[in-house]
Amino acid sequence: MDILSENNRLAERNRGYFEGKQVLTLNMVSSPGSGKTTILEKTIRQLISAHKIFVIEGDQQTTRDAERIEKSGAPAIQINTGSGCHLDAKMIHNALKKMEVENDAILFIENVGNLVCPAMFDLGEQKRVVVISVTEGDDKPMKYPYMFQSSNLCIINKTDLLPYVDFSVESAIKYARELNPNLEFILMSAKTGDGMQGWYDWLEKQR
Ligand SMILES: Nc1nc2c(ncn2[C@@H]2O[C@H](COP(=O)(O)OP(=O)(O)OP(=O)(O)O)[C@@H](O)[C@H]2O)c(=O)[nH]1
Ligand SMILES: [Mg+2]
Repeated sequence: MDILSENNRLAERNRGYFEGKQVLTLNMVSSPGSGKTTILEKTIRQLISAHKIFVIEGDQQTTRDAERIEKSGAPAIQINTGSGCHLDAKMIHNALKKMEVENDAILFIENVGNLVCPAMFDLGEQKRVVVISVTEGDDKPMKYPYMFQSSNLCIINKTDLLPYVDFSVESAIKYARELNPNLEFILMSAKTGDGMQGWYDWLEKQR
């Protein structure tokens, strides 16, 4: 069986479901620990009074991220992939049976922290958001090209740490743009909140 073509078929079904309900679905991908959950926690606190927000969390083990999300005020469902290194369209389809996503909502899917495998698996999202943090090195786009080629937005997070690390924002953007000229960029610190308004504006624009 061709796993990827089966996944693409199911992803198209998910996409149709989201379109029918006018749900904006974003697939958040990154290496482990770049700050996806922190960004979502802050985003939920900021936007929950004006938007319906739902979250699907993917991790190999634990429900820690879903618990963090629920504490910030949005319903969340945790998928544990066990030995698996990515979410796939079928897992999303099954999660949607357990969590009713309301019409006109924003659905964030936080993928398993991994810059490799999740690139290959369309979940039916409208947009893919890749997060890199400045502690990871500015050469990551070159080394993991598929993730940057398949993403629409690149968040460069942890800018509060820039004074302490050798990370050239200019180089990271240059390498990523060579792979994907259409990639957009937002710099932020989810810790201090610096730059997060640009992200909220970007989200509004997608709706
Ligand atoms: N200094 C700094 N730390 C941050 C920032 N954003 C997140 N962190 C910290 O980075 C660590 C990892 O953050 P998470 O939000 O758990 O990262 P994640 O991408 O969800 O991690 P996984 O789900 O394990 O892949 C935590 O200790 C956060 O407090 C930031 O902007 N600046
Ligand atoms: Mg997380």
